[in-house]
Amino acid sequence: MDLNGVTIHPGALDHAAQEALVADLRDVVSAAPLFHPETSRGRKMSVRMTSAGAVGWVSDRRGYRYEPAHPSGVAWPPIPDRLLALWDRLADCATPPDTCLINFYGEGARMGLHQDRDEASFDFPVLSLSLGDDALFRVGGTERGGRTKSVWLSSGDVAVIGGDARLAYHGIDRTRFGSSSLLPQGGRINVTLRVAGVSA
Ligand code: MD3
Ligand code: FE
Repeated sequence: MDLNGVTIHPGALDHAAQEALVADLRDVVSAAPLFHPETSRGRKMSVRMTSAGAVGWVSDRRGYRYEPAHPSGVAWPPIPDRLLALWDRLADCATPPDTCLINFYGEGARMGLHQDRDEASFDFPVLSLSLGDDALFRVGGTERGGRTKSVWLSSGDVAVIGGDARLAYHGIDRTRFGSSSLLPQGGRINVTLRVAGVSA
């Protein structure tokens, strides 16, 4: 299924595979706890985040960038093998990802339209995995203010973003909190795998 150049693989992961990945992510989050990133304007994002891999994405008053350590100073944990295997299966890219961003959406969390441009090259795809509650995903073109299309993403869906879509504006308008029972307390996890290509 294609949405403005974003390829969506509905139900790419069965329930058992989703459960196994949630267990892997619990280990990542125990080593590198979720935090509310602050924008350069000093506003807290509603989504909580953490990362795995050689580098991880951070945002604070100094701006957006990849860093070799969690804000606490600990190194980011390694990317779980099951996620590396998912990249091999669906990303159609021989270069392995060096960063894995984990976004957690509690009740009312959203993510405004933005472009992902902190990576060294836009020639590599981004792989996104949705777990837990349904989310209304919106994607447009490479110019702000262009036409957009929306689709609901559900638990186990994978999106692969490459080619012209790599610099498309995109965001999450809302989630249906409590729509999935994958996470006992509700909420949504989005995992993105990328080749940041910036030195650790
Ligand atoms: C389209 N995450 O982490 S995933 C992000 O569901 C991000 O948490 C959203 O946007 C989420 O940066 C959307 C789907 C996605 C990810 C990266 C993209 C779509 C994309 C990069 C370029 C274009
Ligand atoms: Fe993004």
